Amino acid sequence: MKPLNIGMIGYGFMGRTHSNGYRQANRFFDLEYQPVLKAVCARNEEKAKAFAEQQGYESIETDWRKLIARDDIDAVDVCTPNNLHKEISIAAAEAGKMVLCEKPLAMSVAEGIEMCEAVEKAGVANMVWYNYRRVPAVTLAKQLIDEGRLGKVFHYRANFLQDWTINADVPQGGAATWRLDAEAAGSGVTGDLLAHCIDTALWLNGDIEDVSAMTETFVKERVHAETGAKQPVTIDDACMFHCHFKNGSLGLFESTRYARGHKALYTLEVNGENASLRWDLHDLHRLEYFDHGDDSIVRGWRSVHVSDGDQPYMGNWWVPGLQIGYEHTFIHQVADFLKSLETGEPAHPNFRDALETQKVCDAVLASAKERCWKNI
Ligand code: 4PW
Repeated sequence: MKPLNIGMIGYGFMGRTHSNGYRQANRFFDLEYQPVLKAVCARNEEKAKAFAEQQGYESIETDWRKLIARDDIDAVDVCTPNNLHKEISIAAAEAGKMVLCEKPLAMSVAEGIEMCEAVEKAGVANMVWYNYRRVPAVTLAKQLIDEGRLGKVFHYRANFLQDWTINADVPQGGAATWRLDAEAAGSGVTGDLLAHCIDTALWLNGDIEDVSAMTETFVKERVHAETGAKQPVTIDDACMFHCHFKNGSLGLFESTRYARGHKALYTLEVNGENASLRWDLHDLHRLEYFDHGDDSIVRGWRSVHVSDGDQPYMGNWWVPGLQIGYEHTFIHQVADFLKSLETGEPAHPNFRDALETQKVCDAVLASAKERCWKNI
């Protein structure tokens, strides 16, 4: 077993999902490399220590530059707010470290290009944590589409709906609510939620040609979590766009944090000439599938419980009928990354792939601002 020493920068919700992925991957997948939780970095020493103890990191740092400079770190995991992705990723690549970066890749396409150039120039392995590709039911959707079962695709539809920012008293900025602060996040639901939908869409249905979007900011002012000052809100609270895919199909996307009752309703549907499929994060182990080729007397939507060993990733888990969940998507992503180091075939989505998603996000925001169609 070859050790792969991980240095994680940031320690929030995503830090926990990734750490769990590093710990579990080798217990369920046959891999040459084994992650070692070497160090975690956070500005607050007490919090870094508590995280290291809980998750099993051997040491802590409070300055990310020191973590990157350490000889005993092979791969840097960037789990910070989005405004630090570029600086840290480029510094890590220049130090010869592999880089695993949280989504979205960057604050803008310009930043993303610099990041791609840095990892490619350094020749270091790189990956972006668009984890929903690794839900077995979504990977199965990709398999069915690639096998040509849907035929010509006409429609691609996706939503990502939440409701946690309806209360105007929710602050912006700070460790827990940086996602509402444009300075830290770059954008609102577009980069945070729609970016997932776009990544999956590009993977399942190919490139997008052009977009037309609208955004809204429902709560105009919020208190900053750290300074207490009331500030204008400049993120998009909701975003909708429609688009043309290069394969001729039409896309429709919606995301909001104001859909009362919805906590993380990520749904997607693809309608093809011969078949359709749909998936829902709240029921993530099921893939709904309609095949027009079925005998007409039994034709209808079938609900495939994705738990069989023949289905993607599932042969590594329990026995048919027993399902897995959200945390497994990160375990799969770690396993795929480790496998890529073995085979030399890049893991996806890498920085270059994530740049394509960034291009769509930037075009969506520009389209909404200028009220016109934007080419990608
Ligand atoms: O990346 C997204 C987060 O910022 C996640 O997939 C879901 O929405 C859960 O938290 C937020």
